[in-house]
Amino acid sequence: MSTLFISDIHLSNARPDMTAALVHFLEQDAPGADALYVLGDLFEFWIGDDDPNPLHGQVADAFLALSQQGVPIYFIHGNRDFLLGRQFARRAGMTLLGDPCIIELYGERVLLSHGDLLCTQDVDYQKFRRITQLKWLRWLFLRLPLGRRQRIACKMRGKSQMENASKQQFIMDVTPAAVDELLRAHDCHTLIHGHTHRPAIHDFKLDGKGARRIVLGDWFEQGSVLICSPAGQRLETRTLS
Ligand SMILES: [Mn+2]
Repeated sequence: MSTLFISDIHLSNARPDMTAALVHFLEQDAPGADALYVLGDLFEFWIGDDDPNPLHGQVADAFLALSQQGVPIYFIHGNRDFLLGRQFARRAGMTLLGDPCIIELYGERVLLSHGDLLCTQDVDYQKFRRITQLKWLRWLFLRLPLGRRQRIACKMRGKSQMENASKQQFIMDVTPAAVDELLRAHDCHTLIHGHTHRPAIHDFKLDGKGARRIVLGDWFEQGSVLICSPAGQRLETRTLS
């Protein structure tokens, strides 16, 4: 009896080793799980479900095979793949969830999020995030020719890499007050998120009661998986093949 959580795999054509590790995980580790949750940034970038990149088909097939074995798969968008749509989700056998989202995990209310909305000290990023959330802008972007979307995405990734290189580390982590506020607002004491690439289990007090924030790791050097069971939660790593 276990539920699996992964995030920040950042799949791209440049890293076939990461794709292989994920496919191996979906084929070998995940069958038999009660559910699999992907908490965002599965892909390094996403410019529309109509992108013919063969990597997308390969990843969709691996997820679909798992879902056909009876494992429900849920997906929360990350800041890289926020445009991933219903068409891909259907192809991959995934159910799209909102961010944040409350689930019932072995009798406990648990809050799930990608985590970027908690990095409130990164004011420039939050401004950018608000723009990317605009429905009409997404609608317009997805109607641009594919080549144009590719060029825009490439430019934006270059810009964000340059900006992030000059940001102080604490700015790119979650703000503790924002975590407290989010947990309080949803009447939860456990939060699972990704985005910061700082895998850890943080125990703290929230309004006098024990609270826990579990951070998933990325898949750049090794895989990172959170395994939850009625007995507890543990973070594990997986080697890249
Ligand atoms: Mn992210």
